[in-house]
Amino acid sequence: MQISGHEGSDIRMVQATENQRQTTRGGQRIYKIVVLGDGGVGKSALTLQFVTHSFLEYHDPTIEDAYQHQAVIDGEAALLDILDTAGQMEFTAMRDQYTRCGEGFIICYSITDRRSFEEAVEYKNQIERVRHSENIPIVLVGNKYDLEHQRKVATEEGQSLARQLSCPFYETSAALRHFVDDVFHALVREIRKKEKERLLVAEKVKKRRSMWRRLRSVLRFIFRKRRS
Ligand SMILES: Nc1nc2c(ncn2[C@@H]2O[C@H](COP(=O)(O)OP(=O)(O)O)[C@@H](O)[C@H]2O)c(=O)[nH]1
Ligand SMILES: [Mg+2]
Repeated sequence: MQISGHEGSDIRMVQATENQRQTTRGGQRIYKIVVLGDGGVGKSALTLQFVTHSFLEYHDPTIEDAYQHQAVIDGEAALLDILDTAGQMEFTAMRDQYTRCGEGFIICYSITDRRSFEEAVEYKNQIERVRHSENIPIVLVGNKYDLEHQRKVATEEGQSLARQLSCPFYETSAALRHFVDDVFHALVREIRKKEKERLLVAEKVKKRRSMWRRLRSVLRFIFRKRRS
């Protein structure tokens, strides 16, 4: 299946930075997802498996692309804008931009690459730095779990880091398409959950404000009566 270009196809390549602020298209909720992680961990393989159901042995490591994919998650339609990032962790204006605009992040390491695991926490720090918040939806992924004989990071270490980051965790195989959908679906669930939490807080603040306003007008009324 082709990923880019054709109108009418439900999978289209989209501009990485355009439309970042848009959250609905044609009345459908858009989820802006950014895939982060060191080079070679399988960010592109994971994204392409999710979007095209195919595994590419080679994908140009310098290419940074965005894909659009439609899915039904927990019975609710979702349009996923997925940015498959490339390059090093350097703090560029572009990185700053998509870290600011992404609603949810997949932080990916390879279970065969210890350094990529150690860097995972740096990606989380980068998000917190740019967003000034610890409450951003994240899913932690240890990819290439089919390469068990080359394993350098224990499953328990991944679980423990996920507890520290307060996020869901999956060991995946992009090669075998194991737990690929689960990762993206879990991230959409995280975004929805945090969105609901934010709405509830906003609702509470609104209620408290209106109660306070009513109380003030009652007090004003009483004082006026006493003066007259
Ligand atoms: N065995 C195995 N190889 C993988 C897996 N995911 C990616 N790869 C390979 O790892 C290399 C880097 O993958 P790529 O997706 O380009 O990494 P990226 O730089 O993070 O985008 C490629 O040769 C992929 O074929 C996986 O789950 N299992
Ligand atoms: Mg790539």
